[in-house]
Amino acid sequence: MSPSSRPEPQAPQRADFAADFLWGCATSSYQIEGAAHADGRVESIWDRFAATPGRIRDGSSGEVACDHYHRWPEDLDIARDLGLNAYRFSIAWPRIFSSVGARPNQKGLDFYSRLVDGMLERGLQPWATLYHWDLPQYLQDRGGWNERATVDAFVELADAMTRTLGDRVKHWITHNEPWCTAIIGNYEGWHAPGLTDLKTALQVSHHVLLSHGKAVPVIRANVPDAKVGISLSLHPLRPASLEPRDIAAMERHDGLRYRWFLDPLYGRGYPAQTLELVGENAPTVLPGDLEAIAVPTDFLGVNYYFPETIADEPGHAPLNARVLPPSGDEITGMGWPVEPQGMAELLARVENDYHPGPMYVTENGSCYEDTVSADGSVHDTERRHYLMRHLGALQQAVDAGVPVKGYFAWSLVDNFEWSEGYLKRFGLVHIDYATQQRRLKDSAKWYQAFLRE
Ligand code: IFM
Repeated sequence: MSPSSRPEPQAPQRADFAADFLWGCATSSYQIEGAAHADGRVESIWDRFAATPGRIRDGSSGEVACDHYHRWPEDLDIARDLGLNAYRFSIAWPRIFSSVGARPNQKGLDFYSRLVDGMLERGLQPWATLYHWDLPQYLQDRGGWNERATVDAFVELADAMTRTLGDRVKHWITHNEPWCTAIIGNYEGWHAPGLTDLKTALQVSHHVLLSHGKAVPVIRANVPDAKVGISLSLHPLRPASLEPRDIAAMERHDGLRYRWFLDPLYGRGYPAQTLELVGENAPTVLPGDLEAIAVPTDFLGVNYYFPETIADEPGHAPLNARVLPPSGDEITGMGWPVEPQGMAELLARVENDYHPGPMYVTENGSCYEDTVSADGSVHDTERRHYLMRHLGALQQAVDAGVPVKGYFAWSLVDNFEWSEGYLKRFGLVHIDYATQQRRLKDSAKWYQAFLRE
């Protein structure tokens, strides 16, 4: 069925949610800022990775991206005009520290200070993410997140940023999607730094979680009224069949994909079955680490895109379990299945398993090929429907008693989609990369109408 012949989905109204529900869009520094050499910014692992032939599908990089570093007033105007009341952004670490032991770069601090002032002037509550994957290359040269010293370096970043912005930014996310930092970057290898070693990846995951745990008290010391959390990318899981072997494979996958991160964050340590399965690849955990990771937080960020179907596959590393390609007829431009119900299911599961307190959907969105019509409009019907249907699922979760307090659409603007370069568009706002012209897609106009109700 073509998108235009699909029936219009039923969508909730804004009034169906609490008056103080947060409605935002999310972005990240490397994906939108560009200005890779401006004002003392140093190389990140993504600059290095993108410069390596064959790593990015269209050979591009984040060097210019959406030029948000210079065009942020226009982007924040758009966010305000959409009617958002919150905006999630991330800090580019290489703008803040240029080497180990360096003092924070004032120009980098000033940029984020201006950006935050710009949000507040426009009625946008700032939500700052400290790490969305752009590690300084000089830290990677010393072993990156595989080294415990990177934990201390991250705490310094958290300290510098909260001292600078803490009078105005009250919502802090330590890390975005530690799974991607650890496993995609260091085991699957299709994200920076491009390593393919399980032991490294698991040690990285531990150091990332530890850095979260050690940063939280520092953030609280600098910003006594801070709300601090972490954002995880999570999927509801389905077994490929009801055969016991597929169900067992799903359990194994779940151990690494879901419980490996949530269990230690909520005081249960790493799951015993997963530790056993990864054997000597298990991370080195020092006394006190698990206590540090389990520091109480104020909220959990959940990034939801799609469910995963898992089959038993002997020999498929690391756990003899494989994520199957989607089979339905609704698949996004990333090859991801569309299943709004999965979001309600996932949120309910997390609530049931961990009672993490307030939850925020800190990312949810879809990639489709967009075309700009002669009149300049972008009729992204599939993305608009995706948004409408996921807000329907969000309402169901809230009505079922899951304490979800806000929703951030991914993403405000089209941007650099990591190893896919600029080939994949997730924005509610279209970017013409040749001219940097911004155009509201139909999905953005729908979100605007929803928010203005
Ligand atoms: O673009 C990414 C984002 O950086 C992290 N979460 C998933 C998005 C879409 O792939």
